[in-house]
Amino acid sequence: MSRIAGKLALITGASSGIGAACARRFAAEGAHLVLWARRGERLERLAADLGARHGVTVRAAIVDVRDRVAVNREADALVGARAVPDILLNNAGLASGLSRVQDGDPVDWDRMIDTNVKGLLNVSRAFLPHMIARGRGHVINLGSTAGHTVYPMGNVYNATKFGVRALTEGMNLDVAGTPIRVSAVDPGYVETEFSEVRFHGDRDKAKAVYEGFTPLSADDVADVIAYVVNLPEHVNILDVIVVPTAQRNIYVVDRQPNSTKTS
Ligand code: NDP
Ligand code: 8X3
Repeated sequence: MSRIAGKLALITGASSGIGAACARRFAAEGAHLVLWARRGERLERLAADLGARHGVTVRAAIVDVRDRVAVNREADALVGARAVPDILLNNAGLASGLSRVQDGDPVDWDRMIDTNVKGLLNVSRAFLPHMIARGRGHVINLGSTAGHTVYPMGNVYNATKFGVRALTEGMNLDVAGTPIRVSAVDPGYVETEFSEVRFHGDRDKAKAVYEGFTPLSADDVADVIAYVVNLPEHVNILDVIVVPTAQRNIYVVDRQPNSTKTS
């Protein structure tokens, strides 16, 4: 029996990848959903499908987490409708570019810092006071192995995910004295639209990232997140690092030429 059945989960970045996989997984377990992202059509399609398939309530809204005014407006509407999330999955995020700092594009830096760090803060700031007032809530932040070890040309993306790790630890201290839980889930290579976004739409470059080994799927990560949110309220996973078996650490990946991917 799922502990999240009947609960309300808000997922940022639900239009793709890990966020969409979590929406599917949570709905299948009977959770009601609020789905946020910038691509509204995708959200609407997912919301309609999950509502019809699982009989849960799904609210979808176009929200750019960088836009603090929009975040607060949507959050106020939910709070006003007595729809304070039980689960907040701070998943919206991206890498933009892969280059040395001396060659880097400040536009890429702004996108990453504004989304991965400030966006996560905007959303958390909007809901945490209401979770605390109600005495119930679980925040899960999507970190990364990139928040544990820096890799060549990862610089700013690494900094944002180190930042997410610090914020997870900091938030967990800040909610001391309340029953609120704060967790981090830190994946390694997951084949989603992530690399296509990083390489500004270059699909061949993106595909090459996952060649020669079986990367995680978004559903694999959703499994881990489902485990984290399904634990009893007195149990909290502070941080979990999940990698493909072939990824021995951030640098060492067993790539087999011409390998056939499993699963
Ligand atoms: P995807 O690119 O498939 O999904 C990213 C999601 O974030 C999309 O739904 C996108 O929606 C949303 N998003 C991006 N910017 C914004 C914004 N400003 N406001 C609202 N939503 C936004 O990648 P993943 O699913 O892989 O990434 C999800 C999270 O997992 C990210 O935080 C990423 O850093 C992290 N991660 C990914 C790994 C990987 O290898 N794939 C490994 C470790 C961590 P839209 O464009 O419609 O707004
Ligand atoms: C995504 C994992 O190693 O591609 O956070 O940066 S990596």
